[in-house]
Amino acid sequence: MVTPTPADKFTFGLWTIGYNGTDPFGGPTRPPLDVVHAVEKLAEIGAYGLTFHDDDLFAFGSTDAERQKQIDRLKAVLDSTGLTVPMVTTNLFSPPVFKDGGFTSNDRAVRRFALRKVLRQLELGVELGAKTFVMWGGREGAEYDAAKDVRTALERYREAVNLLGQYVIDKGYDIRFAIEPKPNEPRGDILLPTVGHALAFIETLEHPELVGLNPEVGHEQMAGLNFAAGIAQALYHGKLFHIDLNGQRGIKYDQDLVFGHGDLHNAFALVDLLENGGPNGGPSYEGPRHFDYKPSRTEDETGVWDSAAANMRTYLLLKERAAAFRADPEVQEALEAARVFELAQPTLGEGESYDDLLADRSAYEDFDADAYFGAKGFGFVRLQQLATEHLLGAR
Ligand SMILES: [Mn+2]
Repeated sequence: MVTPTPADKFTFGLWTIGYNGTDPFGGPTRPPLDVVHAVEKLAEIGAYGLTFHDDDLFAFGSTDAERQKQIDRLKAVLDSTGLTVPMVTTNLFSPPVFKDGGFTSNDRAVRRFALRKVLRQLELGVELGAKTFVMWGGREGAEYDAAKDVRTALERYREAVNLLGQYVIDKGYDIRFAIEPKPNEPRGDILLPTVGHALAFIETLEHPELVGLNPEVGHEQMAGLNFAAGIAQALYHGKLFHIDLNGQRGIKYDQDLVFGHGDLHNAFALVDLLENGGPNGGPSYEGPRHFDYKPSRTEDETGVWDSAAANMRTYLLLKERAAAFRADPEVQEALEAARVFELAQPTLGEGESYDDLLADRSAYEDFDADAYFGAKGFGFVRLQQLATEHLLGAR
């Protein structure tokens, strides 16, 4: 069960396994990874698909012939390995032209160039059968408050996403957009910094049904937020279109560790939610389990593939542990004792009005709130310890 197969739908960004170790303090520690070799290795270790930014596959500024050659090489290796491309995205952050962002650069010519670059990559994604187009606006932001009119920048963001939505409607393309929030890095402050900000933005769009989220574990945790809880809210709104799995240890720079190598308890809660949180106890999310991590720059190529495999193995181990947690009669009893299921009961009775509530003396006048002092514990700690013991393989 912990050997990954394509049925598990594990996908990797070409920029993840292809990360050469460059950070703000040092250059590459590994040679470049060719896309054909990358896809062959991913197939070998049981992955389902590859995702990429345009500039991961063909360098920014490539001629049409150079670009096409790389696309053809990718298509050939997808054919020979059976790997898919379920998602693509555009690099609007590395080239110097995007130093103040793409969709929200103060420079209008840059905004128009960014839209053209995205439309070109959108066409390629559709050609390759991608169903999700991710938008991570890492450079959409500012370091200084006077430098960016945030309300106007959001209006330009909205203009861009509306244009893209209208484009796929007019072309009849079967692809949806997923916004990836991040609080900071590379910009001092990024627009749409968290799941909640992005959810609110999406509702202002002309076609909100075409746009959802691609939340990343580390990005929410960089903001000190509970990722599993954020994913639950994204699911509640029907907006979990894609997901970026990785690991992060607290509020610091974006670590992009292997999934589970950060907050393991929250990773357990996340996998339990994704795999067992649907109606009838099944999966609540059917899309790719996408890893957006970086093999640490201390690793050689063997370490790259070991870390890629580690992401999948950890996910499957957590899936196994979460299933055991749900199947444990003592856990079910503890959930009952903690009144977790009682939350599903509406607060008002069927047909009950606020007048009925106001007339119900048992709800207030005769309700003994003082009886809760020193009594009426919920047993949440016992429940969390049961989860911990399952996570540790002790039950
Ligand atoms: Mn990240």
